[in-house]
Amino acid sequence: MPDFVLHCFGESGNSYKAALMLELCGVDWEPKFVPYFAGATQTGEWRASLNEMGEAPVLEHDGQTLSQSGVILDYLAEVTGKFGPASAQERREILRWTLFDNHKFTSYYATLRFLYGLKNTGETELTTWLRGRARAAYAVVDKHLAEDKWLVGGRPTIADFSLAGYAYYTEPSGMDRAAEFPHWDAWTRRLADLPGWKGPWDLMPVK
Ligand SMILES: N[C@@H](CCC(=O)N[C@@H](CS)C(=O)NCC(=O)O)C(=O)O
Repeated sequence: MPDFVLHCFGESGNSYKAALMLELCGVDWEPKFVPYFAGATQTGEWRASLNEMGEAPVLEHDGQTLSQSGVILDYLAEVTGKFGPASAQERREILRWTLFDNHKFTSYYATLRFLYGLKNTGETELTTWLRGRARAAYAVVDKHLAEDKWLVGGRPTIADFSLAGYAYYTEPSGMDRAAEFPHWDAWTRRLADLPGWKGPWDLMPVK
């Protein structure tokens, strides 16, 4: 039995945030496939035993069950001593970017990618709106990364891993992220140069 078990699936960028952290920390971990597209997270069993919110990822460690990628990242930084804050001010900065990520940066882009890139809805009023919101969030991050190599503290932290959840998926979204947001693009390459980095498809199982 590995020390850490991550309930996840390959298409899930929210899961990738945690998978990347586990891998970069070099801990003993194993992914456990979630049949998300068969409705696994919507079952009463999933909600009762793993996550009442009906979402992946879920991390199991040391008798604890944790959900919300931001909480999982914070927990892993605490127990491994890696990629976490070095001061109270940094802790707040990491929290600030993680909340922005969950509310806007990941959520608008991931929903757009789910509809447009995975469900192939074509262009709809909703995808147009989501793309506008995603672009606005990417512009904020791109501007920050024009001045700083990393989101917080001049070094890679869990804030970077949170915002990197959907960076390496290539399904169409109607956005050319590398061209539109060159500082974001350079940051994705800096992250990919970290020792031990792997992309989502190399860390998490698919159907
Ligand atoms: N804020 C959550 C979002 C998790 C999330 O939305 N996960 C998706 C899979 S990538 C999910 O399980 N969605 C189920 C649903 O929204 O019903 C996190 O960061 O963990």
